[in-house]
Amino acid sequence: LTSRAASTSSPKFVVKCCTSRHDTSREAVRLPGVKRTLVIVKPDGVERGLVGEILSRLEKKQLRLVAADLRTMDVATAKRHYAEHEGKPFFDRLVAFITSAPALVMVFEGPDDTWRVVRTMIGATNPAEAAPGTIRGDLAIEMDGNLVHGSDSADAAQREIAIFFPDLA
Ligand code: IDP
Ligand code: MG
Repeated sequence: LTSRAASTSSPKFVVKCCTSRHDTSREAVRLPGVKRTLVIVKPDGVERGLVGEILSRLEKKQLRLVAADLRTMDVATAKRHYAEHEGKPFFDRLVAFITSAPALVMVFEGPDDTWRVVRTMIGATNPAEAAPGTIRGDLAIEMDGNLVHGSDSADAAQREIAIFFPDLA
């Protein structure tokens, strides 16, 4: 890593890191959603102290952390992020939850379709049905506490990275 900046102004802790040891190709810059994906450790994961565990799983898989920001999301940003779910019965509760406390918003980088690798590692949306070995399957049990978000397509990855890390878009 060539640069790393951290600030600790309570109650917000921010780490932003945008370096690339291996992948400085033009393609990765043009198509960040393909090789990069957005991952959020939701407020329940931060509250339960599972940031290290979740990060560790992704890093051991050899996915690389490109950016990270511990932030309490505002409602407008949460609605933009979850726009596809607007109108669904759980939408208001989802937005209320994701904005209720700090979440760790991250970009991970890997091979093509990194979003797919991350989704496989996260497991099914309902933790009660998520396979053992997945993050949700091992660490969560209820839908309301499913710990983590991962972009569900290359397009979604690009769109979501642009919301939280416009500099990377
Ligand atoms: P995903 O997080 O696995 O991609 P989505 O279908 O995109 O799942 O839903 C986004 C989030 O909304 C879920 O992670 C979960 O927190 C919440 N959610 C989804 N479906 C339901 C539901 O049927 N009841 C309650 N919450 C839900
Ligand atoms: Mg989703």
